[in-house]
Amino acid sequence: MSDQDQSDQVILQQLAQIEQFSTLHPRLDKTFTYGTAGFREKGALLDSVIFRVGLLAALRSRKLEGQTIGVMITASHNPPEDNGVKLIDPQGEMLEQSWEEYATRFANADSDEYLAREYLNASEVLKINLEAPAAVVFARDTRESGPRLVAALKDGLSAAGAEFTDYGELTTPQLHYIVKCINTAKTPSPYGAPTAQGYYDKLSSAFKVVLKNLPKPSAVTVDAANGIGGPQLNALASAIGSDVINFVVVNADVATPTKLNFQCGADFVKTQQKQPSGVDLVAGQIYASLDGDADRIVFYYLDEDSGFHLLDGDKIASLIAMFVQDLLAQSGISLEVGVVQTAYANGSSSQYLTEVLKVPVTVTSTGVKNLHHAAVLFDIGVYFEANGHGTVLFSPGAIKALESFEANSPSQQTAVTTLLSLSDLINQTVGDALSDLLLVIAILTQKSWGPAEWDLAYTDLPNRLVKVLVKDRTVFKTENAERRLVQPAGVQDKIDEIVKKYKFGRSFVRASGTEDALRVYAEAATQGEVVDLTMKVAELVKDF
Ligand code: 16G
Ligand code: MG
Repeated sequence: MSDQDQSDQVILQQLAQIEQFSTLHPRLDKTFTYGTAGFREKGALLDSVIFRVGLLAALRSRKLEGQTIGVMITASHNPPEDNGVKLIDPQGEMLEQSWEEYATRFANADSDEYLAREYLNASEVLKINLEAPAAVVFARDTRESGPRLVAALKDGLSAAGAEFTDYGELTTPQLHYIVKCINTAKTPSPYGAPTAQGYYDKLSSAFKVVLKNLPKPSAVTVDAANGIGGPQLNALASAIGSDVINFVVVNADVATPTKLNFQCGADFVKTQQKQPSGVDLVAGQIYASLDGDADRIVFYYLDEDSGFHLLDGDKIASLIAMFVQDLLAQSGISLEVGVVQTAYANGSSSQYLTEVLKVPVTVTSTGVKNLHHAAVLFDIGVYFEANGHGTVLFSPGAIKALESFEANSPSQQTAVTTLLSLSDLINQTVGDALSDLLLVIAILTQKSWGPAEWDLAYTDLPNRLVKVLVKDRTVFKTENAERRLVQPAGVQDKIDEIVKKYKFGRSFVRASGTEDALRVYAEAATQGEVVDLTMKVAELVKDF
């Protein structure tokens, strides 16, 4: 047999295998779309989708010279019966956008045979050698449907002939971290040990350096949404040591699947603007809530008059930007700090950043990947969505400048050492609730601040976000980072007319990327005005 014949043989065998395995994971009569957060659905409907994601992950790895690709099975803050899946590219970033189309095509191929054909087509269009090696790692959150979906994923990976490693239950950001560690292992700057222990070690060492010689911070109560963040935070806390800090982890019941995200977690606290169940707030103390896969975090506290105060992603971004700027000023190094937000950022936060801190602010469309891409353009890019998704990116040039800096005074040296430790403390692959938690506590401890002092930087404008169900949300098209509607024609002008009547009024409308609904956001000078403004704008768009 010639080499060509042999190669054809291998490919035919792979295709036959895919077709055969696919019969075990029949497709449902439903259209699936790989959106902002990958595929999201009721867990019961995802078997075929996850099998097919396995095929795509194998192709992606082959396309990238056998670098390891990650697959995370989670539905984040969504209800317990939901599940989802997303792919992680080699440096720990989200799947390259141009591949989302193939994910959607695979998921919707309507027969086993057609699926094999889609697979072959993709390999031809993308010039992928189907005999090349493929490596994939995966993990899941604590949902009940997880193990069953993992079995489907393994079938997909086996059918496509990929090598794989099951990392069990991890947070989403931990898997991003592991993917980056594996792919940088043989480079001059390995990111860390590709294990959960490696993650705890990296974060805990950096945290201890930043806290060195400072008084022990008070205990911090963390609501883990009854998800994977609970056990992972407990493990991270033991690596740090109770001599350094105590975490009281509540809502950490992962044995009762129905409790996941129920009346608790970051999404609940942010959208309801109130405390989660399972937490008794003591005035003046700081609390945090994670979401179901621990890539989002918000903080909050009660004032002396029992008023509830939320410290959301905007507050976190402002605190970090302020702290990093102070350290840069102290060190004398000139690096550009920038902040990336979305249209949901509270107007007061954007004003504080640009007018008080004088840092450049970029606004992008919703979704972590959009913010991430804008943040890499700064030497030190801080990005956060108001909902608590975010991180800080240090450019390679910034790291080099810090590492090679020769300090002239102990104070300069301290500033540089702290900045370098921050770059280790912060998970630079993606927003990470556990890493953000340590970062915020480290900054507050350095400043000797409680939550109220942190909150003083600016006062949030009253704001409101509502969901409006419409016949066809796809007719709503936006521009200018989702801040203005271009279609349906004329609607934006009407919104402008309404908004004009409110002091500090602002409102925008966008189609959700994760639900069949429109979102209407508004802010204004008072609570009463914002309720009124939101209602008027919602009324305007509800009949489309
Ligand atoms: C997804 C995004 C999140 C965004 C949300 C908006 C990631 C990992 N997640 O959950 O960042 O805030 O979608 O949802 O990118 P929406 O389009 O339904 O408003
Ligand atoms: Mg999440």
